[in-house]
Amino acid sequence: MSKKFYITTPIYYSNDVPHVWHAYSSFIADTLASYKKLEWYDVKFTTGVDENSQKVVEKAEEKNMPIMEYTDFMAAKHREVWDKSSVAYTDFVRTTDKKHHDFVQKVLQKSFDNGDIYEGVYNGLYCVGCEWFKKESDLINGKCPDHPNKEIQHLSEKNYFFKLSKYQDRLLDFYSKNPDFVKPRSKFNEIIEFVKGWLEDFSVSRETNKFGIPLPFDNSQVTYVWYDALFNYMTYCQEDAEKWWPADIHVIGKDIIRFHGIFWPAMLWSAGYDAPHQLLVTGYLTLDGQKISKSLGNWINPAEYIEEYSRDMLILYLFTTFPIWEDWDFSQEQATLMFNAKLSNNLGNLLNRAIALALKIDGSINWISSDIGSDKITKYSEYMSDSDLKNALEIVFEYASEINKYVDENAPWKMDINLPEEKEKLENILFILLSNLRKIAIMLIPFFPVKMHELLNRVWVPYDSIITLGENLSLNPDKFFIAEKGEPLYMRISK
Ligand code: ME8
Ligand code: MG
Repeated sequence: MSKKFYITTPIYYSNDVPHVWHAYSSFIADTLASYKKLEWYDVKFTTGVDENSQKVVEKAEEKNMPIMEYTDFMAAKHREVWDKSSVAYTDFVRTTDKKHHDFVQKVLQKSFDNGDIYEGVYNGLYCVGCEWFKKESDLINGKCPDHPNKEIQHLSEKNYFFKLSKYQDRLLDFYSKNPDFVKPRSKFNEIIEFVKGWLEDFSVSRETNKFGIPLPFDNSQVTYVWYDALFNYMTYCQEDAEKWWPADIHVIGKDIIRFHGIFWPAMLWSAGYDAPHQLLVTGYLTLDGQKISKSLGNWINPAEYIEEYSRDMLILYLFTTFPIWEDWDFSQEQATLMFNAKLSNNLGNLLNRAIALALKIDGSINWISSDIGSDKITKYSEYMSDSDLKNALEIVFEYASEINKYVDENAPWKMDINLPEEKEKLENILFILLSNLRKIAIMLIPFFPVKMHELLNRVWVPYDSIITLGENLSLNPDKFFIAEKGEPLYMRISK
């Protein structure tokens, strides 16, 4: 394999279990990674937890747990949610791991040696909720507007600073040469405007914190959490950076684009690496119009949701209702309607019909040629390559409707298998139904991997679990196999 694809999610603060917006980033990354596997790419997909944060320390204290015990516990919780929801990451980063720790010290030393990190004094405000430095003008009634429950800290301490100001021209030049660096364009423009203004050097260390990665050149200080966290993206490809770096896509929320779009390229350049190819920025989730956040307490726990409903329902709803980069509002009523209409009815009907017909005919069929659906496949691939999951899914369900309509119009149930002429017609209809259902199922693998493998296993023999898009979409099935009627793939739900 020569083509590579490297995608990441943000590493989530481990001061809590994953939330539905974390699941959203993880599902997006998983879907794009899985699509690339179908396209024969060698894929790396990292996710993980951001542990060296003051809010994690505070949470451990609140729970009366030793910090490492707490972070071990939370890391296991995070992995459990991703494993249960079939998020097929290749590496799970913990920022307390030695591998990460050593790498961060290495890059810090490089930037220190080349003069990009220097000693100074930080005098000002800090919000632990944001893990970011604040100005008086950022506050409302003396509080951070995003974290009204957290006290703003007044810091006056020796710190080391990163010379971000030095990289202003290089950043602007990079942006103009890489028009796809941030998707969507509106978010990219925000960053460009910001960088055109004044870029301040930022502190990369904290004197008062004890938990974190000590600076290699001054161990009385620990590394500032964002400096440490961003380098997580290289922790698992430091040895084979030539193959994997730069990352192809960082999936991130819109609140962290400055860190990723401005600091991150400069930090990488300073340490001798290239900037990533693209930031795919996701919108914000609200519930009944209100921004969801842990502090507001109106979040949805994806593990509980998946248990009560299903992973596929969540993905279907999230991906078909909102383009990735727009804000979205969660509605269970809509999620149920969509699940029943698209997975239970549309796709379910295709499978039921295929099984019912196939049970009438023995295990092999003659190939006929048919163009049905070929335009859909081309469009699907274009959308997927463009990370446009909404339109890609819509095309697949249109395709399924088209095949259902074809079956309706040809009414195979009216045909008599004992009449040779009708038997041939029946076989042709079955062929069209099966060959297109197979393509539809393969196109849906990136979204619903477990169920689609189950579907493919129910109908075809032999079925090779290593499937690729190009090959399998051109190959028509010549043999099928219906083990048994089985349960519906997606049970209709009424809640
Ligand atoms: O930011 N809707 O971690 P995090 C949609 N550790 N997305 C949301 C959201 C909402 N209501 N609230 C948060 C961090 N997010 C850092 C990342 S990466 C080197 C370090 C998104 O757990 C948020 O934008 O606070 C971010 O992309 C992700 O959830 C993780 O947030
Ligand atoms: Mg956050």
